[in-house]
Amino acid sequence: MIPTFAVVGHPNKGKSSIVATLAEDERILIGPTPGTTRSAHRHTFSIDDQPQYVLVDTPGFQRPRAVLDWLEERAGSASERPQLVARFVEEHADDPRFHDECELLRPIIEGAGILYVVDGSKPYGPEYELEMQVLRWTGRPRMALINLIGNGDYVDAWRQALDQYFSIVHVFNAVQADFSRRLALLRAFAELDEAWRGPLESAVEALTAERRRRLKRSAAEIADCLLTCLTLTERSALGEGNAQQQMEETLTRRLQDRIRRREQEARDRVQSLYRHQGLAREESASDLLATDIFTREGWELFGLSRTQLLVSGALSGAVAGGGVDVLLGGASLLLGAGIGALVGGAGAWFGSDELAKVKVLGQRLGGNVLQVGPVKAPNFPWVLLGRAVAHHGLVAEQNHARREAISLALSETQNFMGTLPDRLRRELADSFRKLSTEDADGGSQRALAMLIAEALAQESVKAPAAD
Ligand SMILES: Nc1nc2c(ncn2[C@@H]2O[C@H](COP(=O)(O)OP(=O)(O)OP(=O)(O)O)[C@@H](O)[C@H]2O)c(=O)[nH]1
Ligand SMILES: [Mg+2]
Repeated sequence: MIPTFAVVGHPNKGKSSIVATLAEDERILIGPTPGTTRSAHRHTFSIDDQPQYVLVDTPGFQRPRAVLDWLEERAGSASERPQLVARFVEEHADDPRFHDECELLRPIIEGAGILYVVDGSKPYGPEYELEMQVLRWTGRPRMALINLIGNGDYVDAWRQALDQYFSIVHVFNAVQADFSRRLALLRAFAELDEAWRGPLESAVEALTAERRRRLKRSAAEIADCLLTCLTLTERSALGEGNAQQQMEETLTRRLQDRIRRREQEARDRVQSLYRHQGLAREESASDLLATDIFTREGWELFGLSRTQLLVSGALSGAVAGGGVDVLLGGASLLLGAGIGALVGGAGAWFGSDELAKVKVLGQRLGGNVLQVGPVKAPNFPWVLLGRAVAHHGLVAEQNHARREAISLALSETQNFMGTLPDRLRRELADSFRKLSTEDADGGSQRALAMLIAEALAQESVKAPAAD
């Protein structure tokens, strides 16, 4: 039997949010006004088409007093109470006054466990006692979840009340709970009913394995994006009378656009791996996730410093010690990066003798062919990787009940790739070097993917989300 839980409670306390989080479903309707959920919906959480558990989202209690009165008037012995609740639902199936109660009680009568949701940021009140009593009449295993919607803290008072009606009481923040909190909750569910223990322990294992798989697949996706971006070129015939510089600028712009698009594509794919297809990304210019890849801020934040590039072997001493001449050797891919920015000290170091190769290819009929790319700046793969790691970190921790766009706010001094262990940084530098040579093969791409997986798993790169 698949463990099934009815998520019930007062209107507007985060029931649907909890279902969305546990079922990893970003489409479940969540809203600020009471009565968002009008009828019961079953949401099966599956991994590889294997159902793990079912959550039933329900409307909130409307008339617990009237339900309880009805039950008490007919009360016989305690053993008959569950049947009496079933009778209530049967007799009121078409009664609009008890539509919501019937919707929420029906799955429980049919065998679901109870997850009773309250808001621990609001004071406890006696009206909730009526709901708890009705639930106790069903005789089903039950657990209370204290959600925290606002800033108040009445958790202790709530606990005292809930302890009398529920065998297990957990604080669970529907919108902020991370992966480990979800696992802890599933383990607690396993305590509710002996019959669910085995299936839920398997669910915890399946979820953990699935999470590792998502990380690996994300790493492979990012490696593929890097490989593409490191080898992309743009060409065009340089006809008679065509100014080379103008053509160079056009091709540079095209190259930039293709790289930007490829990065967006990789972000979309990573989001689908985490079932976050619909998740928006912050687009305001002040947000770091939204910074254009070809800007100075992005390169400083997501790339490596001159010293880090040197130490990891991504840069030879001669180039690092160079100066204005080597810096200005090629076409600048960076938007608005003037000479001042390029020479202006350690912070503005791009680590490049030529940001992108520009060459005039051999004579053909009709004239020369101008090629821009591939991007050769030593910091370029680091910037791409830093941005991908930051995005992945946000997506992997994003809760499916949280619907705002993901965004990234960091202190200016924080540097993503700089926090990686030296050994990993050196291995990545080696791998980037191999990939940028002509004979890169599938093996070197897989090797890069493994290193990227390691980088994605680093605690140090998990950036705090903007709130
Ligand atoms: N900050 C914060 N907001 C939350 C949390 N849980 C729920 N909310 C918000 O509270 C409101 C109600 O959430 P829902 O999940 O729709 O609540 P519900 O209990 O399903 O509501 P009904 O279907 O109307 O009974 C929404 O605006 C949520 O965004 C939480 O843990 N933190
Ligand atoms: Mg709801």
